[in-house]
Amino acid sequence: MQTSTPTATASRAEQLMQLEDQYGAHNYHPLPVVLTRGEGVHLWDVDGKHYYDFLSAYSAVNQGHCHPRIIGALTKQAQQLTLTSRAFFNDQLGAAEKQLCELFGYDKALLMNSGAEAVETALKLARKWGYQEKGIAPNMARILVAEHNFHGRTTGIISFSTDPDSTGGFGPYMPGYQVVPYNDIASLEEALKDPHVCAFMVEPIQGEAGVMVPSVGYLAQAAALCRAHNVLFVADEIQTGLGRTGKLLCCDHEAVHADILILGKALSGGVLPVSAVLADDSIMLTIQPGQHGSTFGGNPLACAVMRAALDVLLDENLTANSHRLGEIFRTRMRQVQAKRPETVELVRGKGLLNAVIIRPSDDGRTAWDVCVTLMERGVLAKPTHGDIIRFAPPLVITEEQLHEACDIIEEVILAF
Ligand code: IF1
Repeated sequence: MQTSTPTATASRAEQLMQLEDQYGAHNYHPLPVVLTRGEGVHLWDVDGKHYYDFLSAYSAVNQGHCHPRIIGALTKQAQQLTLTSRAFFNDQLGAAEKQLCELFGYDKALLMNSGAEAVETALKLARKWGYQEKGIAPNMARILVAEHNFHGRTTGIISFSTDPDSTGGFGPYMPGYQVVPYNDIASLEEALKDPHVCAFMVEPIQGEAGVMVPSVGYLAQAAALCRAHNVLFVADEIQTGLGRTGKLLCCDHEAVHADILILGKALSGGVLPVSAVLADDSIMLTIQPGQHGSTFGGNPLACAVMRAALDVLLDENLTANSHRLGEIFRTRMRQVQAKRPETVELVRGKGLLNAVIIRPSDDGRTAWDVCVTLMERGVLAKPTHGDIIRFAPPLVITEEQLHEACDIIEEVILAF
């Protein structure tokens, strides 16, 4: 069935949107902007219009679009060797694994591609450890997850989602999971009493749920309770990691060292999919040869890109920039809130992972309408769950660029 066909009078942008509408699955509802070039915090659409990127591809582009050092590593390795499979060794993987282990303080790394694949890998590791090390009876392992979690879109992962959009209509579901309220130590402690529990997996800040920042101490108390109950603390830092919240890892805000650490997105600077699971030998070596894998996992091209992306993160002090500019951003947004409390309900976040909660207007306009107007004014951001606008620019943004974008955001909200 033809949904729409390109018409001669339509602009190039409209033609391109029509192509996606006609030939692409309708699993997204994008803002009506057609991007063609990115550099740092800058994006341009097919009509040459400039935008500040305040989504960073959901925190995959922390290092800025098309960072020259990362693109340089990509193009150099791409002309030498891109993929061997893990049937053989290659000259990029070991050094990349070493860099990850030394930077984050673990014995070993397991490289995958998408974030969801890394999450699935972590869940398999936790279960294996539960059977082999904790002595849980076969197929009885249970994993605790937080309400309003987002960990990916596979049938296994959406089995423990509490979001009807993520999980509805995709059953039957994978058993062995229990949902506990987020940021609720008492509920977690109660659930940890079940001897079949092998792990608690949690986002240190819940991104998709709307940048839900837990109470100070929650992560540290949760990790301590897990340790006391011989349960693995698994941190999904795919979105919050790599400088995004003003620390190298979001868990660093509370000096929590997860038993299993999951990374993705900005691990490649947004150049290609790279994800990783880090753990010590007692956990990682529960998986033996032939028990897990991936065609592209740990490929030489991904390793070269990842190493450059990590170098950029550290050499350009992006974590410190994220912390400093995040403070400035929240201060500016709270000034807007003070001027327009009827529109701005709340400002929250850490580092350059922030959210502004928008109260619908009397005539029914919502955060989506704010984002459309922001787009027209040259700032790209996306609403989540109706009233929450997530603002997450690349961590390379300068103070001057941040103020320029905040000026636009302020004008749009004050005129809302
Ligand atoms: C979409 C959300 C963000 C993640 C965390 C694992 C994954 C993600 C904490 C899986 C991925 C992406 C997926 C993308 C939009 C985006 C997203 F809105 F879906 F929830 F960022 F908040 N853990 N998040 O945030 O990683 O397999 O995608 O590489 O599915 O719409 P992935």
